[in-house]
Amino acid sequence: MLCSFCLSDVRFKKEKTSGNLASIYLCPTCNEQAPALYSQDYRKYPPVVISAVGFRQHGKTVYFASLFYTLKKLTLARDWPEFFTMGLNEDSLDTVYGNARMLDAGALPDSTPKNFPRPTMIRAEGIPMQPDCTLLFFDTGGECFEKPTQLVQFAGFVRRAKAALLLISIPDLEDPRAGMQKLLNTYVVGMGELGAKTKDQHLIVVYTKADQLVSRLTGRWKSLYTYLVQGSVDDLAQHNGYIERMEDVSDQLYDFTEEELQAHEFLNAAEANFKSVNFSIISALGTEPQGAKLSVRIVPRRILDPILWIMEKSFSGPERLLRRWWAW
Ligand SMILES: Nc1nc2c(ncn2[C@@H]2O[C@H](COP(=O)(O)OP(=O)(O)OP(=O)(O)O)[C@@H](O)[C@H]2O)c(=O)[nH]1
Ligand SMILES: [Mg+2]
Ligand SMILES: [Zn+2]
Repeated sequence: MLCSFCLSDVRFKKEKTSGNLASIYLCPTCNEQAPALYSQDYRKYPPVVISAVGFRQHGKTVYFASLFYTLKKLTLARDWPEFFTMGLNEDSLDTVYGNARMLDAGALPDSTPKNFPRPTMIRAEGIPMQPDCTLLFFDTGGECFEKPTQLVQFAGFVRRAKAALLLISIPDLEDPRAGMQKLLNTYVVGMGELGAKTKDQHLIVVYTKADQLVSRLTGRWKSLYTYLVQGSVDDLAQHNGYIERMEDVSDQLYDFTEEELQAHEFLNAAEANFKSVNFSIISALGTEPQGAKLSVRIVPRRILDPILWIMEKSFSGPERLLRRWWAW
């Protein structure tokens, strides 16, 4: 089993401790206590590692916060009859509800400290066309992606992700071409140092803070703008053909990266180093905050797309069918 904290392949030690009525599950490598539901139902809800990679202030933490807000506050469960999510331990519950409350109150999270983070563990059941699974969210400070040595020290979780999530805020880069290539280069070198191969990984490039990109989404890129503004969660109620639309948008964003950003080197390096490369575009807030405060209620745009991409890439087609069938 994959330990949800240190991400080593382990067999949990089942121990009975005084004061605890039930057995607890300990990782022999990091000595953390795995959530009982995680280890007991491991086969039914296999882990999917979601690791946010990106420079400081590019929107990693706000993205996850907005996802948790969406899962708890919006009406997905009305439209997807079997859908629900569940935090698997106290930390995860605190993160999910705490973030939803914070965004509701118009506040934003602080910058994330540089450390090896503890995961937010969420059981996801009944996402249309996707197998049930445990999502393990890892988020650390963007400083860890400035240098390969930092990445190795604090962001080792990236090696276990089947799909890497590269979060890039174009408006925050002085020179997007150079900035994107630097992030990718650092990531590939860091993965090598960790003894992992990017060639075994899929790459999902996510353009964040899309609300600030609107002025560039005109003319040839107007359809991307339309996709974004129509991108409230309600659009996901009609999930037939949704993945095909995501693929279409990914192709358009590839062209955008090539023609508008002129990031040819980034594209060539991404294609040469990863199993596959896909793009999505999101706005976690939907509007520009006023400093550290939100002046209006958030309107997240397309924020489930990156998660759907990761799920698409984490399970093969037959595996997905088998798991759906098994779940019934
Ligand atoms: N306009 C706009 N601003 C955003 C959006 N998401 C985040 N921001 C802004 O970007 C800032 C940084 O976002 P974070 O998610 O904290 O960035 P981070 O990548 O986690 O940064 P570190 O933790 O320092 O690595 C926020 O405080 C917001 O001001 C968005 O969707 N739209
Ligand atoms: Mg952060
Ligand atoms: Zn462990």
